[in-house]
Amino acid sequence: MKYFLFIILLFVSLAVWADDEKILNVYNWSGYISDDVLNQFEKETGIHVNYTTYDSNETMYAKLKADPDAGYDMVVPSTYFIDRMYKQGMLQKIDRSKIPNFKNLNPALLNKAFDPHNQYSIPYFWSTTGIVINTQYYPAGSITNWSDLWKGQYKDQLLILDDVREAFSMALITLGYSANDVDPAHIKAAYLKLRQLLPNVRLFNDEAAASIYIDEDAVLGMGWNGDIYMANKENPKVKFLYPKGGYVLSLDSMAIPRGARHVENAYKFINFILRPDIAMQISMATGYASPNLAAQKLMPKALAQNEITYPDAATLARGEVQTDVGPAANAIYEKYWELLKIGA
Ligand code: SPD
Repeated sequence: MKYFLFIILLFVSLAVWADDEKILNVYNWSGYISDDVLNQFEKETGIHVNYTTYDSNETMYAKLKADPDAGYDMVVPSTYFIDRMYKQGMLQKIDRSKIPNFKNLNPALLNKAFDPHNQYSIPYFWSTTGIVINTQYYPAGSITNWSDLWKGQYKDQLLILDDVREAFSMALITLGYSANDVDPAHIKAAYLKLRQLLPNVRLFNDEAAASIYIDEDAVLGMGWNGDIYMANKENPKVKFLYPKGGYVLSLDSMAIPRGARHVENAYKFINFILRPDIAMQISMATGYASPNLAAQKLMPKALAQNEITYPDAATLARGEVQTDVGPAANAIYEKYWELLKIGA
């Protein structure tokens, strides 16, 4: 009995010690924060942030699935991974009382189907996927739709995002299907369509897309709006456009993994990110759209009215929010994605 009590006390004190530890392990999308903001958090709280990045939901998910105790205290999955992860017990329920700045969020982006009461996820940024064109090489207006990228004249020109759902969404939309299609015949048709695109593909990439476009190592293709907003600042000929026939939108949200060991510090970080001044800073530093209404009011017009980051209502209406397609369809997407990547 004494031994049993000792073990319990040991576990309790280890848990308390872990939460007292002035450490926070954040695993986030690349290009989603600035050093200034991380430094400010560390200065204000004395908590040291170990910050690592990923470039696809699949990478983040695979890492946490393989090792739930990997030590991450906060991750930022997209819409379609939030429900998959909490249904698989990979996320902790969020205690809203520890996040007073939750009130700053835009109600239009809360209580969505992937997490109806925001019990597991707190919006961080929303993003869109569109066409990237360097107008030094191709006149603005020469491309208006995803389907244009299939034209023979663009042989070996395109950068395609190295992200299964993003690449398939482009083909599905071109074929007139939903970007969240679960019909195996439609997914196969999208794979065959993407195979036809391969001669035009110069490279698949996501983590370095902005610098590849800035350096003009690719001058046409697809990209995420914030990355291209930043690329356009460096190289004004790099333009982002919203395809006429539709495109996808994603909401990336903060979540606490089941194996987090510094949960109190994660709450402090989430609340800090939701502060209007901080939410405005990260949006300005990255070009991604803030779900924080209070932050939007503080933003300079150059960002708040920028149509790459904040498309107008008519453009927004053409967007389709990415959702989880479920395990059966996911397996089909993954199978065809692997075949595509080996050129089969
Ligand atoms: N530089 C990373 C940008 C991430 C944008 N959101 C991801 C959406 C995935 N569908």
